[in-house]
Amino acid sequence: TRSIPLFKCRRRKLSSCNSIEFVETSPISPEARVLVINTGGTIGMTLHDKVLAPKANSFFESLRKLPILHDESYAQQTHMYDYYGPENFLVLPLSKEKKRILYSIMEYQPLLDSSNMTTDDWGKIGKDIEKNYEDYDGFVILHGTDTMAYTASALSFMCEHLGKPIIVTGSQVPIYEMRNDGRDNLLGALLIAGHFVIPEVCLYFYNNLYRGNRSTKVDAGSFNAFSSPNLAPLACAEVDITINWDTVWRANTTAKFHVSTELNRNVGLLRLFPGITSATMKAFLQPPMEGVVLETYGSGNAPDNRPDLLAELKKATDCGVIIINCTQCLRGTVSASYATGKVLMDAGLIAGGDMTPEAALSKLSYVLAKKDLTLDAKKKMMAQNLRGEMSADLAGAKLCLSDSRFIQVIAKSLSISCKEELEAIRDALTPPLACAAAKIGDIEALEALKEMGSNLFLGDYDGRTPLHIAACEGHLKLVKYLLGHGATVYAKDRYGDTPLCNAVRFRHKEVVKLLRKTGAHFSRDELEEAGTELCSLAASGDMEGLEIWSLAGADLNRPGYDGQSAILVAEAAGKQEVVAFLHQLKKKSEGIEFTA
Ligand code: ASN
Repeated sequence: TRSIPLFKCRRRKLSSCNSIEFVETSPISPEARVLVINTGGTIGMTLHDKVLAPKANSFFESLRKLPILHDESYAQQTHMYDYYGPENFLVLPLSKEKKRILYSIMEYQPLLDSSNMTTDDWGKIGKDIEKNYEDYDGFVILHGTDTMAYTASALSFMCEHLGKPIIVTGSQVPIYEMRNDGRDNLLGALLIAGHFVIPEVCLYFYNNLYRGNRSTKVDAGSFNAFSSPNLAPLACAEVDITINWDTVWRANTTAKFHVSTELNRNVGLLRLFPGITSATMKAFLQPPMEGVVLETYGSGNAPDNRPDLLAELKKATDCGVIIINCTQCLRGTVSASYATGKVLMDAGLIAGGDMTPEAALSKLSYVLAKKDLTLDAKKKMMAQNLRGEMSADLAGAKLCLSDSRFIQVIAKSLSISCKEELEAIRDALTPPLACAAAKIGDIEALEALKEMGSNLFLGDYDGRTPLHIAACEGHLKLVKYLLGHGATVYAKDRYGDTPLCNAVRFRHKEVVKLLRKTGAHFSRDELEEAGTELCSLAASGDMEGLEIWSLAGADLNRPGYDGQSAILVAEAAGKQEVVAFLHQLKKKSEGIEFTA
């Protein structure tokens, strides 16, 4: 077997001619790349005629001058500018975890106050993430705070089968001012996006990482401007950044990332108030309205002594308008505990659980745009939890940690009984056990570990996850199982290797295919370096190796270190069989389309 080339200690220098020059650098720390999309908002605003407005073309240069957001000496030492060009990347100082976050900034024109955002702008952000998805480990969206919760909610639905972090952030005070919250918010978002594979659209503000579709703006004048009333933060950035992995949403599909930019604009929010007339209700529900979020009282209640109002609601739902019942309360859920709530069910409304109005509205917009679904299917989708936007009713569904015999025995021998200590033991013990189960292809053991409440996506002391191990061993069924239970194809071990690297190295064709179908890919650097590997495989007539690299997404035309492609090398070596095989592979790879 052949190893994946070790490229991490050198960069290829940009050159005007075709000659390729490698620049040796001192051993560099692992790097992650983050794309920052600057859409506007206060974070980049300055005062014009005594009011704040966005300032174009100055953000990148301003950050370059801030040592906490850019390490110029590292950029020089590693020839970063030769490689990426001077205008493209900045680099954070070395993190506590000994990692470098390289980030580039895409600035929108015009920059917007988020009050001016439209659904088209959400679509543009989604498309830009999709276009750049494979080149970055994570994404940070700079955005105004006023409609940030709407954008974060909308993106959470639009991004289907997301496997990487997308973090929306901004600030209350411009980054150019002496006292501001922009620097901390941007730095925190970059660090989290570069260090952790949190496959969610999140919102980062004032040291907290929230699930985007659970957040809402609660304060116009505080740095602590956001809240996630019905779900604890996904992470808190205090002395350490602590990720609440039990809360992080896990993908459970084997489909590739896709952004669905179709959104239905015939949706609206209506807040119930005492004395609302049926004329107001009727006017609001008129065509072309197709979906409404009705903000009701308390646990989803409305007057049950107003047949005129209820008749208007019933008329609309009978005509196919989807109406979601959400509470006006900041915290809590819609439940059918009062007569005043039941009348709304009878009028055909769908209970919105503990969804925020922002999440419910953008979910409606997303679901209603699905042209191939029937009205019933759309209603069903609205009542379902799609991206962690509403709490599932877990009553009795989850096995309690203390039910597990295994943990009990260990806890007993250590005289431990409190929940926190039990959880700490579980979290320390289960990742290596899950890796051991993955090694021997034991799905039942993994199933048992999962029932204890352990996360099958966590890595061992070397950051190797069960998916890495299963990929090395070629356990296809187990790989499928893990992907269906929250494992991420983007996990990197301490050597920077992903499960795809492992499957290629140990030549497990079917596993490579499945991982690719789920969105796994080599980085741009790795694919560039693959040219040399392909040439040496061609020279030695190793057709199996060539095939596996092709399946893994390597471009068979990519030249090796001396500018020659694998086909040229095979021709020069007189290996006609390999030449024919490469032509055949090329044709096949051009025809391959991974369907979601
Ligand atoms: N009006 C600003 C915006 O939403 C508020 C902010 O970003 N703090 O763009």
